[in-house]
Amino acid sequence: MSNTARHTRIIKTIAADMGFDHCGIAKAHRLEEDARRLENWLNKGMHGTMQYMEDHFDLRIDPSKLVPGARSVITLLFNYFPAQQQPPGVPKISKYALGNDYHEVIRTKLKLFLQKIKEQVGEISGRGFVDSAPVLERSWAQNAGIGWVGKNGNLISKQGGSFFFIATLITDLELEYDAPFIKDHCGTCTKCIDACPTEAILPDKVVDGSKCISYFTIELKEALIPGAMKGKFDNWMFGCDVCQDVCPWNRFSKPTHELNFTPLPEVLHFTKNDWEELTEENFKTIFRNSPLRRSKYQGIKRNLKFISH
Ligand code: B12
Ligand code: SF4
Ligand code: SF4
Repeated sequence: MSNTARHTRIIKTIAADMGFDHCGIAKAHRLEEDARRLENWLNKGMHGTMQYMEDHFDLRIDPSKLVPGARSVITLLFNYFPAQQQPPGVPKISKYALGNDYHEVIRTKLKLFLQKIKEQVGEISGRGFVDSAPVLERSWAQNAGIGWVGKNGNLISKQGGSFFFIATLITDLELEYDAPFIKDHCGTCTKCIDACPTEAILPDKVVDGSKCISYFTIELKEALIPGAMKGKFDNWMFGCDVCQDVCPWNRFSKPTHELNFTPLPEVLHFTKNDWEELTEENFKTIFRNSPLRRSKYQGIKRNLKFISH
């Protein structure tokens, strides 16, 4: 067996042993076609006030700018589908945010992943990323053969749907590459487009970020949500799962085994009244490890007011 094949096998075994649900590998290259899509998206202002999406365009489309000499982009998926759901009627929180913050959890796993690779393969250069870095994570997952980009913009895997986080490890190690995922299994379905409460899903798999409930409730830092959105949030207080909940590929989602993603009791059961009565001090204590921290106390209160009145 060649060294490349041996290293590839080692990496895929480590990923599986560590509980990652998929591991695919793509040859590092400039993402030319994706660069055009991204440029178009930015030119149309679909990032709204997410200024960070304008930054580091060159890094975002070229992995060798993030890791000099980059040869491979390893993509890992991590299932977050929760075993318990919120009861009906309470202010809704996106499934990814019911437990501990995935940024911390996955970053720790990525560090260990790289360390384990080095132990078996030798000294390599590598950097792990999850969400916040300038990496087109969905594009790399598709390039690594893991799944396709659905009409709702999410990366969907045939085996597990889309309730997955995506993480990438860019390395200078040469590996065997998976074939890109070419097929598109959305077919004639338009369930996500029809169900999106704010009509943020446009043709050709373009999601207008600046119209998405997830953007308004998590990313928008302004004190007010535009009045034009009034009555459209369908009780979503933090994030939105509508376009994934209706997707037929998510019918077979299985609960995650990661204890860190077990829903916090408060996140699951808080009623509108509990949220209204929550003090800033209690917010900071209860949600110290939760993704809800991103919106801050004022953000959560703003969202609550917006969906209540
Ligand atoms: C900015 C951002 C947002 C913004 C903007 C969303 C958007 N459409 O870009 C907002 C705040 C609205 C958002 C919302 C959500 N997000 Co978000 N977000 C990101 C972030 C940081 C960057 C995405 C980006 O580059 N957008 C720019 C656009 C142009 O890129 P794109 O939509 O990814 O599309 C690229 C490729 O998919 C490809 N592509 C798209 N269509 C097609 C079609 C063809 C034919 C081809 C070849 C290629 C292609 O080209 C594009 C690149 O130019 C990523 C993390 C990361 N670093 O990648 C997470 C990320 C995409 N988000 C994620 C999640 C979970 C969500 C939410 C589900 C959270 C929630 N429940 O509230 C929603 C889903 C909304 C939706 N339907 O897309 C996950 C997605 C996991 C998955 N299975 O796909 C990511 C990857 C974070 C992570 N590490 O897990 N998000
Ligand atoms: S997350 Fe909600 S608002 Fe955003 S595109 Fe999907 S359905 Fe529409
Ligand atoms: S709901 Fe239908 S169109 Fe939308 S992503 Fe899922 S399969 Fe594709």
